[in-house]
Formats: sequence, structure tokens, C-alpha cells
Amino acid sequence: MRSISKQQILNAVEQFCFEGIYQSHETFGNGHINDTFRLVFQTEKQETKRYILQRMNKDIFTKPEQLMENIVGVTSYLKKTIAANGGDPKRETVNVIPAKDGMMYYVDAQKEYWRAFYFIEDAVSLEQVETPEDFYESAVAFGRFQRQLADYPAETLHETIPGFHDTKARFAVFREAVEKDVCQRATSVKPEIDFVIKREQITKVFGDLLAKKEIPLRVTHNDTKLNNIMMDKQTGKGICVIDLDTVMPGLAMNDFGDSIRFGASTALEDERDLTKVWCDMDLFEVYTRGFIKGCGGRLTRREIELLPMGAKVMTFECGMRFLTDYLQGDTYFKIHRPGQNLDRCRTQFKLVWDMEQKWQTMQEIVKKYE
Ligand code: ADP
Ligand code: GN1
Ligand code: MG
Repeated sequence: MRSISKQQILNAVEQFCFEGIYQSHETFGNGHINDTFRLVFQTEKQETKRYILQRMNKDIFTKPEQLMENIVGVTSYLKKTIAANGGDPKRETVNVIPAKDGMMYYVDAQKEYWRAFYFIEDAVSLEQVETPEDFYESAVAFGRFQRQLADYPAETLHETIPGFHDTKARFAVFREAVEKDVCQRATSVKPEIDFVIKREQITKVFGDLLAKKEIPLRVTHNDTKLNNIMMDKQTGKGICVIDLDTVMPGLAMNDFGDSIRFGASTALEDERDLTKVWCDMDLFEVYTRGFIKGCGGRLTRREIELLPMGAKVMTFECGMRFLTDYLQGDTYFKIHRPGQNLDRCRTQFKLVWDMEQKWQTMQEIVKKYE
């Protein structure tokens, strides 16, 4: 993770078409990948305008130009659909603010890539579900996002992170990290390593079904955690899906599953007290209902039947990714304290274990909605 100076931020602020005079900036949100700032500007009429400025993580997104092409393509498309349905395109999708030279991003002297968005006002992004209704509304919104993009030309999308949810390939990377053990941490996490190895089978399920053409590739979000959606403060509705860096062809079950691993957990992703971590079956059902509704009848019976598998695969994959990063020296996910990636890994594995205990119940829940 590269450092970032105040001067670098102020220089980037200068490059975009913001309205008004710059007042202040602060680091913002809890994303694990990009560096996000909230900017405050004031117009001549004394109106306050706020914006999001991000330094993109070019170690992870190695082709930021292609990434921005995806985002501009998808958001332009969404804006048309939203307007056609009488919605507010400024609020219901992220809106990229161009740089003063007309480009959709700015590259600074250090070859860092920056971008800017309108700040979605009167909305919140949540780190944990506060009420089942919130979770339901987020499910409807993520499902709707998938439906809105159902006819998007998938072939025009760049693969921003190759093999992003190729769980089998991620297992291979994990094994290599264990073998190399560059930080000499492997011995201390033997139970977690064994947990993964014992469940290698999980990593193959979706790849095999795709190969047999039993499940379709769709344009999906691929990073559907609760804090990647803005909820309207007044109505509690999920209004805008954000963090579009990984919109690519993917699986409906994975979008469902990633939301479950984060939102149906009874604790935060990095909770250290594992006795607090469970997969809540009421929340699982609430999300199932909302997601299927949001997808608007487009999911096949097979996809619905596989939703519990999506939850298990995504939770397992995410835990394995946190563990891999811990073994490799915390180079991928941002950490705010030593051992945080290991704590994150442990919550995910506790959830996988809990889902294994509740497997029958999960199957019965989705059956109600087939
Ligand atoms: P990361 O890839 O690091 O997760 P995100 O794009 O998700 O970055 O942004 C991090 C956080 O910043 C989000 O979880 C959300 O709280 C906030 N955020 C991002 N974009 C906006 C926006 N347009 N309006 C309001 N808040 C935003
Ligand atoms: C990252 O960008 P963010 O914080 O919304 C990650 C997801 C993980 C998640 C775990 C591009 O999401 O895949 O599931 O952390 N995003 C990327 O919290 O790797
Ligand atoms: Mg995010």
C-alpha cells in the first residue's frame, strides 16, 4: 500500500470539474481497496456541494483505463434505463465527474490514477444490518441492478481482475502462499489452513456447473457487500449500487452469496470474538426474498436452488482470500491493525462452519421461493 500526501490529494482535487470553491477533505468509508476521500465545496450562492474523490488501487486494478471504460459504459446505460423509468439518474447510479481535460480519470506525476463521483446525499452505507428491512431493501436493489444490466452487452466489458471469482484458481494461489510462506506465518495458522484444505471440493462446484452449462454467466456486480449500496435515509430503500470496479460477467449466486456472508452475519467482518459470529437464518430468508424479487423473475430454478451454495462458496472464498493475504504479508486488503486479515478469515470460516450446520434449513428456505 503506497502512502499518499496531502499535497497529492490537493493536486488531484484541482484536476476535476467540481462546482464551487474547495473547503476541505477527509478520508471516507470503509472500503478495503481504493483510497476514498469526501470533498466539501461551496458555491457562490453559499450552497454546499460534496464529492467523492478516489485514488484507484492500481496494484489491484492493473488497467485503470479499462476499468473506467467499464464504469462509464455501465453507468451511462443505467442512467438511460433509470430516466426511462421515471427515476433520478443523478441519485440512483454513481455519476463520474470528468477531469478538466475531458478524461474520465486523472493520472498524476506519481502515475497514480484518480477519479471523482457525485456524493450521494441523504443516504448511508451500512457496515452491519440494523433492521431486517434494511437488508431486504439492499437485496431488492442488488437484484434490480442485475436485472437492469441483463441486456448489457457483456462482450464490451473488460475483465478488471481476471478470474475474480474463480474459486478453484484462488485455491491454487492459496496453496502457493502456504508453500512459499514468505512471512513465516503458516505454522501459526495451521487450523485455518487445514480448514481450507479439507474443503477443497467447495472450490470446484461452480466451475464444474459452468463447464456443463447448467448455470448462465450474467453481468453481475461481484462485490455485493452491504457497504457497497447507498440506502436512502428517509425511505430506507436501497437507492444506488456503488463500487462498480468489478462489474463483469459472473454468477447470480455469487452476488447473492457475497451479500449473505457480510450482511447475514451477526457480527462485523473482523470481529475477534467468534462466539458472536453466526449466519442468521431470518436474515438469510429476508435477503432471499428481496433478491429474487429484485431479479424480477429472471433467475432460473437451478440458480435459485443454488443460492445457498453461493453463500457458502463466497464466504469460503473470501475467508481463503483473507488467509492468503495474511500469509503473503497483507499486501491486498487494507488493514488497520496487525492480524486483521486473520481475524477476517476466522469470521468467514466460522460462518462457513455455521452454514454447514444449517445447510438443510438454507435449502428449505430457498425452496419456498423457487
Ligand atoms: P472500495 O473499492 O475501497 O470499497 P468504494 O467505491 O466502495 O471503495 O468506496 C468506499 C466507501 O465510500 C463506500 O463504502 C461508501 O461508504 C463511500 N462512497 C463511495 N462512493 C460514494 C458516493 N458516490 N456517494 C457517497 N458515498 C460513497
Ligand atoms: C473488497 O472493495 P470492497 O472493500 O468493497 C474486495 C471484495 C471482498 C471484500 C471483503 C476488488 O471489497 O472482493 O469480498 O473486500 N474487493 C476487491 O470485505 O477485491
Ligand atoms: Mg466498496
